[in-house]
Amino acid sequence: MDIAVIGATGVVGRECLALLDGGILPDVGRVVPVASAASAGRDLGAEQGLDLKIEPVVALEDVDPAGVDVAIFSAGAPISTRLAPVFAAAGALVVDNSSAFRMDDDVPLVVPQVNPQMLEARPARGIVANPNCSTIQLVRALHPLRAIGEIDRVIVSSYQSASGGGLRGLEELADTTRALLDGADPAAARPGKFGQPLAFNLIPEIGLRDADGHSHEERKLRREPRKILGMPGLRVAATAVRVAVVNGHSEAVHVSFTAPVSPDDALAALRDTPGLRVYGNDPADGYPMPQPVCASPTERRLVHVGRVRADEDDPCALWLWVVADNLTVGAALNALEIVSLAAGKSWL
Ligand code: 11C
Repeated sequence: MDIAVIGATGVVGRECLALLDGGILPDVGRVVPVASAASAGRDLGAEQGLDLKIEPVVALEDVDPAGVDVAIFSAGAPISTRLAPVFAAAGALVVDNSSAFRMDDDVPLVVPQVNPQMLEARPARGIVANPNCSTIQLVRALHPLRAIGEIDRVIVSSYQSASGGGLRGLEELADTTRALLDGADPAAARPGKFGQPLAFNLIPEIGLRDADGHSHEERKLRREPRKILGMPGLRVAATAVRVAVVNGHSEAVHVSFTAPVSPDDALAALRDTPGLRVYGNDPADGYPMPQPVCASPTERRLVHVGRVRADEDDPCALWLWVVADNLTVGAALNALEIVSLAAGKSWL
C-alpha cells in the first residue's frame, strides 16, 4: 500500500510517520511526504530518527496522485478542499483530518471503535473524514455507556492543549512561558496564535465565535458526536477552553440517561472496552492527566477515563473525566486505524 502524507511536517503529519514507523499498518510500500515548497527535499525519516523508508518531501504543487493508494491529509481545510477530491478521483482513499468534509452527508465521519460499519462499502466520494480531536476521545468514552442506558444529554467542558494549535501553538506556549519567566511584562504579551496570551493562562474560546456566542470548537463538539453516534437529536452542550498544557486534551463530561444508572455499571462497561484505560474510585487508582499520559508511548494510544461518579442530584446522570493525546488518539492514530479498517475490506 503506497501512502501519501499531506502536511507531513506538521504535528499530526509527523505523528503519522512515527506510527507508520512503529508498524501500525502491515504491507506499507512507498511513503510519500508532502508539504509546502519550502520543505521540498527534506529527509523526514532522518530528521525524526525513523527506520521507515520515507521518500524526500514533495512540494504540494508538484505532487502526483497517480499510484497513491491512501492519502492522509493533515494540512488544513483549504488544502483538503482543493486537493482531496483530486487524490480521490485518481483512485486513492482519502482520510482527511480537517473539518472540510466532516458534516457532508456523503462523507463518513469515522471512529473505528464506534462506527466501523460506515466503511463496509467504499465511501461514495472516496473520502473518509477524521473527526476533531476533542470529539474522538468524547465518543470513545460515551459509546460504551450505551450498554448501560439510553443517553439523553451530554454536557462537556474541554481543557485543550497548545498542540491542538499545531507547531505554531506549541512555539507560542514555549516562547511566551519563557518570556514571562524571564521577567517580561504580562500586559505586553502578544496575543499570537490563540488570540490571547496562553502562558500561565486559559482561554475560553477555541476557533471563532458565531453570532450566538458559540465557538467553532463548541459547534464541532455538538455536531460531530451526533453524526458518529448516529444520534442526530442528541442534546450536546460544550464549553471549549484552551489551557497552558503542551499536549493532551482533557474533558469533564456530564452524561444524562433516560433512566437511573450506577457508576459501578458504567465502570464495568468502560472496563470491558478495548482501547480505554479506566481509573476506579479507590484513591489509590488515581485519575488521568495529560502528564504522564502523553509521555508514554503506550498510554498515549489509549483513551483514559476516570472520576466516574454519580450526579448526586440526578440518579439518571454521571460525571466522567476523559484524557487523551490529541495528536495520536485524537488525530494520527484514528486516521491510521481508519486505513487499517479499510485495508481489511475487499474494496480497498
Ligand atoms: C484544537 N481541536 O485543539 C483543535 C485542533 O478541526 O481538526 C483540530 C482542529 C480540527 O485547536
